[in-house]
Amino acid sequence: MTELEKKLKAKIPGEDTGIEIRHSLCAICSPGHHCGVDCYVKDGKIVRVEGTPEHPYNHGKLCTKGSSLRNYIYREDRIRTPLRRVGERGEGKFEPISWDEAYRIIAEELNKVKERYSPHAVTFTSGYCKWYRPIFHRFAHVFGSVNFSTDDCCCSASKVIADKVTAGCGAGPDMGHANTFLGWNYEGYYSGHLSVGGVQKLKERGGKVIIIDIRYTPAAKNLADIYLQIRPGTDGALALGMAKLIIDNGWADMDYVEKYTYGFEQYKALVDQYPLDKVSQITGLDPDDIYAATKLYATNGPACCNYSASALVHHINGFNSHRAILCLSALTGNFDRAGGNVPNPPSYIHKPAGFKTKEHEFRSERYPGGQERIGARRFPLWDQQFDEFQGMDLLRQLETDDPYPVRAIFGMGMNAKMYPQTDRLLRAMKEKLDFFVEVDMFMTYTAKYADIVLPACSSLERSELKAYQGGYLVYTQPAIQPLYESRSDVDILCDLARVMDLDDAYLKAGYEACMDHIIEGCGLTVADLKKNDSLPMKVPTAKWPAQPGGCLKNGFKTATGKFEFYSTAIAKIDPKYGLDPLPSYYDSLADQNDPETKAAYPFYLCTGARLAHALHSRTHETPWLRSLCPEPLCELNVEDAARLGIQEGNLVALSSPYGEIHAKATLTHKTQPGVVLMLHGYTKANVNELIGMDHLDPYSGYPGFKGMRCAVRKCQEVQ
Ligand SMILES: Nc1nc2c(c(=O)[nH]1)N[C@H]1C(S)=C(S)[C@@H](COP(=O)(O)OP(=O)(O)OC[C@H]3O[C@@H](n4cnc5c(=O)[nH]c(N)nc54)[C@H](O)[C@@H]3O)O[C@H]1N2
Ligand SMILES: Nc1nc2c(c(=O)[nH]1)N[C@H]1C(S)=C(S)[C@@H](COP(=O)(O)OP(=O)(O)OC[C@H]3O[C@@H](n4cnc5c(=O)[nH]c(N)nc54)[C@H](O)[C@@H]3O)O[C@H]1N2
Ligand SMILES: [Mo]
Repeated sequence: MTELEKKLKAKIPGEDTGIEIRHSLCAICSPGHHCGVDCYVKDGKIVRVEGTPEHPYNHGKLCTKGSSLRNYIYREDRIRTPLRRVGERGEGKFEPISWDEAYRIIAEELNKVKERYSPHAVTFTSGYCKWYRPIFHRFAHVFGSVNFSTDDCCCSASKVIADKVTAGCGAGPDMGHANTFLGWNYEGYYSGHLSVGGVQKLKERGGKVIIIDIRYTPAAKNLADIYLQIRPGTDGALALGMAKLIIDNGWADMDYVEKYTYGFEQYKALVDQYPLDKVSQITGLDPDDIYAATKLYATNGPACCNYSASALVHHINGFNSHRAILCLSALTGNFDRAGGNVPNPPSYIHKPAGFKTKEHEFRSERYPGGQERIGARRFPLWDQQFDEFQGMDLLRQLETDDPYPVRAIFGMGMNAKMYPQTDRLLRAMKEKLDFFVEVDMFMTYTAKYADIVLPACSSLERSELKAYQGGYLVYTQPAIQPLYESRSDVDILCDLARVMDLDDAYLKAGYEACMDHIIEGCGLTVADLKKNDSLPMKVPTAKWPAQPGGCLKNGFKTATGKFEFYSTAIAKIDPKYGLDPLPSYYDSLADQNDPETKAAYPFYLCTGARLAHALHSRTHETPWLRSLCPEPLCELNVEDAARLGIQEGNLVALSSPYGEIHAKATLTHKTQPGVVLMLHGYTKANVNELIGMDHLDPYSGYPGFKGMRCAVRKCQEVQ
């Protein structure tokens, strides 16, 4: 009896149930959180999904979203066949066509744009999905375009760049050896529930936890010894004020500072401008609380810090806020030390796993050059530090043709609702594009604007290579056949490479061959991985856990070889952009502070703070998940609601200078007066209609999703 048969017997005793268990993974959320699942399959259909107990990542656990995986893949709005548009763009009228016909049209249309304009007039744009990216990225470049972009233009790459220009690399919290955890906008219960166990263990050992968040979250309630409810977007000022306290009270590790850092004197001059009373005024925090948190962090070491993937950098001052917080780690001697923050570079697609792959070379070795990327002129630091175009500049370039026209988009899981001023983007796409092809699992609001729509299959229907912390790799086998006529994204790209006769032997050879090339030298091949029933295998060359001390011994990967309080990479950017090499603080509403705007839009709008039942736009139409919160909700503080005569469940209008949306009000004590929270990704009540397309961080180009002015008013009960 095989292991899987034994497992089935233990679960479902009896003969001939017709059921088989097959391992796969849930790909609803981030690549770092793809949990192993046991799929119970009967007559080619998934009848039950459970967490895989022997999976080294989730050990059998599944979250709310994973528990709805079956409901997600069998959604009614799955795209069933390749489609050609027959109505107006946006109307949603299509006719089914064959795969061969679809490939022929795509090849023809993309080549037409290439000939008429240039290869760079075709952009390759991915949404949140990460797994096909090395193939898609290479495809774009082999086609000849410099323009490849993903959700990295507004997710966590700003943080990655801030890490790079400060410390040469990022570093994760070494929770296992820390005495104090500084959970700076840490909300693991919602955004990554398997991380909470590490914090709980630290507490069981007697460790201390500080949580800094604008809302009173489960993390604040369950984990915090000190909770600071900060005014949104003021984190940079708090970090500078904490640095001043640390230096003034002699809590800094001056030995570390002297040996391993650069620019301390300039940094000290900056933080001297942030005395406690001023910081208290900016952040709305009690000076005693700031003092207590700073003392705990600086004197109860080793101390590690959470660097949120996105919450901070979703403010237009967020790049610098992140740098200011990171600097605390060097100031207290906690960077690259056990129990502090330890560098741990990604092995494959964002995931640190302790071994090397050729992913980066695979993505970028065919970069064609010959044209500047979209956004390069506006966001030079981004362009210099990241290997994708800044997608937040796509709308401007579409509208203006400056510096050159964009006339085709090849989208994979591209969701216009990810971008500020969604409808303006769709309008520009409708008017300016000669051709738009979109690959998605579902018929989305965005896909309705495409000329050709292709059906992608889900993680349960495909093979996929993935790395896991702990030094693991997995190559999954499909648990069921692709539904309807859907195909795997990577097969679509490799098929097209053949149909278009692109000059690349790897893409033409197919996904498996590409993956074998990428992992070559790690000690395992795809053939080895395929023998393991879709379960992760330990990679022989993996060094796990990451050991601290590499930067301290060999030098930081910055121009000075030191941790740079004063960033030499930023100092090199043309001064006309006004980027400060020091992590200076400025207002997160700096572009909206004229008296009229202030008066008309008095609330601070924070959009997209994560909730457990939802992931961006992709889960809102999944019936089981939507049933947990059927209406788009706007969270208002009870005092504000009382002032505006708004009660629980009333319909309210949220507006900004860019648009207006309607949502049901829910009243809360968990946020401060003056702050409004709203989840993103809804088609009706799409909060990104309120965020201005130019409300961007000048360092990274990131939108101020979590810091925008808005107005709230009660409206009639009819929508
Ligand atoms: N206002 C506001 N906006 C935000 C944010 C916020 O906090 N506030 N967060 C930002 C962040 S951090 C991120 S990461 C982005 C995420 O932004 P999005 O890219 O919008 O994320 P999703 O809606 O999850 O996924 C995009 C599409 O991928 C499709 N898809 C799912 N699986 C597959 C697959 O296997 N293949 C293909 N081809 N398609 C698939 C889904 O159906 C969906 O249409 O949103 C950003 N936008
Ligand atoms: N359930 C679920 N999980 C997800 C996702 C999802 O959509 N749903 N998305 C995934 C993705 S793409 C990403 S990028 C990560 C993001 O994950 P995180 O980085 O954890 O981001 P958030 O949960 O948006 O924000 C974390 C906390 O920051 C707080 N916050 C907001 N503004 C401020 C501020 O100005 N200052 C401070 N101090 N706190 C603030 C929020 O209230 C929230 O509790 O989550 C991933 N995990
Ligand atoms: Mo993200």
